[in-house]
Amino acid sequence: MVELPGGTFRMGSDRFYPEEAPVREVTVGGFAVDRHPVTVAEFRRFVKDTGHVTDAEKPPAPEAYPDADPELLVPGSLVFRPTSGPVPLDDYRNWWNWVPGADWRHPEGPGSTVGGRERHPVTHVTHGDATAYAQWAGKSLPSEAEWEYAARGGLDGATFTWGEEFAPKGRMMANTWQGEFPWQNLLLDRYERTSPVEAYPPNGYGLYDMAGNVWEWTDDWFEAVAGAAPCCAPAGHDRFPRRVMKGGSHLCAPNYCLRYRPAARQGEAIDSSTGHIGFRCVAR
Ligand SMILES: [Ca+2]
Repeated sequence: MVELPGGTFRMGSDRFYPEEAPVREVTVGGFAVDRHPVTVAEFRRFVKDTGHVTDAEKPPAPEAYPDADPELLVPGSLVFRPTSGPVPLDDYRNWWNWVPGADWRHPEGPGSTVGGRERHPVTHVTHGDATAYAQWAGKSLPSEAEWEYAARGGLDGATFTWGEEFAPKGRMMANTWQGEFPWQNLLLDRYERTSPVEAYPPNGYGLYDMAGNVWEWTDDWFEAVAGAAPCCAPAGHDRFPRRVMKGGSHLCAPNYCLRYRPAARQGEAIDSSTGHIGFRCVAR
């Protein structure tokens, strides 16, 4: 972990999406933060030690989904599939697929494995799974303010965790989506899905993957913001409250979701798991 002294910083942004505004001064106390998102290998140690079964590996409770066909209430998770061409961007079902058998060991569903991806961020974890891991590790999930303070790396008010330019001197600084989402992935950053942690330069605090790769859960509740439209995160359903997630992911593209920025935020239902959400921990 990296120890950070407390401090005051400008949180949020007025220049992008309504849910990030207004910019305000926020003070956080000192804390330590994981250098990179929790990896598959780290999560595997937790599961071996505790026998933890993730939410994606359990059938959803029928009482939570009274309108659902009971035969569809099987373990599974949401997997991204690129489309063959442009599609309307107002319906995430065009690219998010509920896949029975998808979970952290099978990120693209049955037949896929995490072999060779031990150093990638773990995915298909709900807020509850992340919390269980943090407790096992003697840590906590970050508050949104702690996460953003850490992500800024000391560059107060900057657009990106590394400065103002998306690709300084042509260098890719994070695993995002280049091209037209959700069908044309130019792979200028080399990775179609998740990437190994620490594949891109760290921020000013020595923290990796604070932008792109996977969204990261925080412990703050998310309240709907007037005029804000959810982006690449499945909107979830209204039965479950939402927590804030931060950082953007490998599915964030400028034509749809310019959210690989420290101010960016989305709300995600606490029972949701997907192939583009992970987490890291803090210690206070
Ligand atoms: Ca990419």
